[in-house]
Amino acid sequence: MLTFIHVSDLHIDRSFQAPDEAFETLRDINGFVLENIIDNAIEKQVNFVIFAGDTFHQARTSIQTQAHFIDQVKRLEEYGIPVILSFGNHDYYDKNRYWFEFPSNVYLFESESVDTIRLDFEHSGEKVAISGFSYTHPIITESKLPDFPERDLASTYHIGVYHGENAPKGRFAPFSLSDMKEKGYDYWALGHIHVPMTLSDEMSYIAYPGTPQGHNKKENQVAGILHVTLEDNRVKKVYPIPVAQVLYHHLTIDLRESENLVQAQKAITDVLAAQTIYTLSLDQTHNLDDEFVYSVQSGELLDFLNEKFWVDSVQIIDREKESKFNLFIDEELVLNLVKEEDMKAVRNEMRANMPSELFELFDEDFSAELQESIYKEIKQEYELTGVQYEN
Ligand SMILES: [Mn+2]
Repeated sequence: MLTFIHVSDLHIDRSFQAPDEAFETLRDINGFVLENIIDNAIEKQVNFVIFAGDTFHQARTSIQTQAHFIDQVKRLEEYGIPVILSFGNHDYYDKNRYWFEFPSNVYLFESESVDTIRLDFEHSGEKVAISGFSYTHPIITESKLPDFPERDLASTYHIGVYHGENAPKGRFAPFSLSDMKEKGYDYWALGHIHVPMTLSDEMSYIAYPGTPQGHNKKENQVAGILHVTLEDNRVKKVYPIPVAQVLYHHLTIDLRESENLVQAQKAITDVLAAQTIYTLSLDQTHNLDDEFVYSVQSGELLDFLNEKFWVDSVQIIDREKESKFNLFIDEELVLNLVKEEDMKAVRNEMRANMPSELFELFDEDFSAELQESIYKEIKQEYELTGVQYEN
């Protein structure tokens, strides 16, 4: 029996879509996810680990990120666990960009030609052939399947590593599923698609683990890394191990039971959890008044929630943005704020930075129009008190 871990699309160095309050914590999260993966490989005593591309978000990986990755795979070297590393369209391989040697347990697919790595496991007498390639450019328009060798009959298991898309045409090594199955391999360790997906659980097991750590609100379906067991000449078991440190969650909160702000505040904060970046929708808000609507639409509620939780956005979904906020200021004051002299200053500044041929477009009329449109904008958004603006 042999076991291995299949990882893809880690995108280390990719930034997170998140509220400012989360940035400090999120900075190191990608590194923790990698450490979590290595911990799992050691704990589960797997026989090898496959990285099926886009381990790094960029082809030019920072020195710190390289050093951290090398440190982590060295931990596997101590346990004699081989690492098979293939590069995808994001982290396409250029040897000259690496500041460190990979340790002896790391097997690289270094080029776009298909190569086969052979691992012999003396404890069980099993042999594994692993065929794959790396991107050395961001785009590969042809299927790489014709270059993959026939199933190696001298090996107990044959695994394919393939970063690409299951499509008739495309820019990321497009392949056909039937061609892939025809190779007769036991397992295909796919990469590229961020949503976890099993394309075949027949004799050839073909799967995308998906990204183990989402980086934006679209990546809210995360499974983790795949733990695969090979036994009796076939894939016996495949299951995901979650390793994400932060989750994205779109949540709709029903507020029909909330009759005042106190109840609404409790209903919202009670369902929020830590280590989750939320996109919140508030529904059935009919029992709540303008004060509630103002607090949501002005961003005040969002700021409050972000003192304790991570909320990317919050919106009311069951009513139009109908009510205007009362500014309790005089209309005349607003008019003074957008004074004619200021408009002239704006106009002069704009003219200073443009070719003289355009000067005549930015004349006195332009200033007046600008002033009026700013005023109208404010009138549309807010309820003002005091004198009426006649014009
Ligand atoms: Mn990719």
